[in-house]
Amino acid sequence: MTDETQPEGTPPGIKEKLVRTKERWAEEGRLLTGTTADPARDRLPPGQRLVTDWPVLDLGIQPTVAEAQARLDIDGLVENPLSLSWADLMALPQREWRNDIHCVTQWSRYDNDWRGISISDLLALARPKAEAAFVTMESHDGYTTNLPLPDLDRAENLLATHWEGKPLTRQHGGPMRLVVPHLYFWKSPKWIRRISLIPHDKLGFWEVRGYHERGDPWLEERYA
Ligand SMILES: Nc1nc2c(c(=O)[nH]1)N[C@H]1C(S)=C(S)[C@@H](COP(=O)(O)O)O[C@H]1N2
Ligand SMILES: [Mo]
Repeated sequence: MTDETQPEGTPPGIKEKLVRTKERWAEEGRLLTGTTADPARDRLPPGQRLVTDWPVLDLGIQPTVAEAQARLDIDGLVENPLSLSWADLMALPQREWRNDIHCVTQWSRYDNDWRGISISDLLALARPKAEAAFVTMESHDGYTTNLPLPDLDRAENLLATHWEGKPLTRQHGGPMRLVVPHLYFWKSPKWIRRISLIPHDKLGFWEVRGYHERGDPWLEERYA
């Protein structure tokens, strides 16, 4: 399945047609309205369309990760590197949040009820060093994405294990995924396995293919 024209770091087995289509959208600036919106006043960000189902979007690889084998590592510029097992995670406070999802391919979905571990709680355990300014995150399907540390360190960002009271399904990233509701949903890695704190930004899978390094839907930060 390897293709010599792929950018470095393309995971084997991915849906290459989907990747090329989305790269073209970034080049064309598809869906850009040229406006911004205020989350205090408007519920739907510019250029978005409301859906009531829950679409599945990924690179076409949906890894099976058993809870018994699941582990989350938090490493890099931290005082206390963590490698947490499922049991370690379940022993931490379990929190609940309801929020809206905004995917850069245009769909938004309201009122998603999540349960999981607050990223702020995890970062408080790991203790970021003063030089830590960004994170790069890795998933079991080879996906990566990046965030400024302040965008990750928010109480409502969950390492989600449940949705609407039920364990998160594999297709939506179970047994655990990140949920960063204030940014486009590509910043919410499914099947997450590692969060590394780093001094400078390091672009992830979509970010090297023309997508924005931050991805605020209210500012229409779709593309770089
Ligand atoms: N590991 C991984 N996480 C991922 C992706 C992916 O391909 N792999 N796709 C992202 C994108 S583009 C979106 S819109 C959401 C989709 O999540 P969902 O399938 O649960 O709706 O997951 C994000 N997280
Ligand atoms: Mo997406």
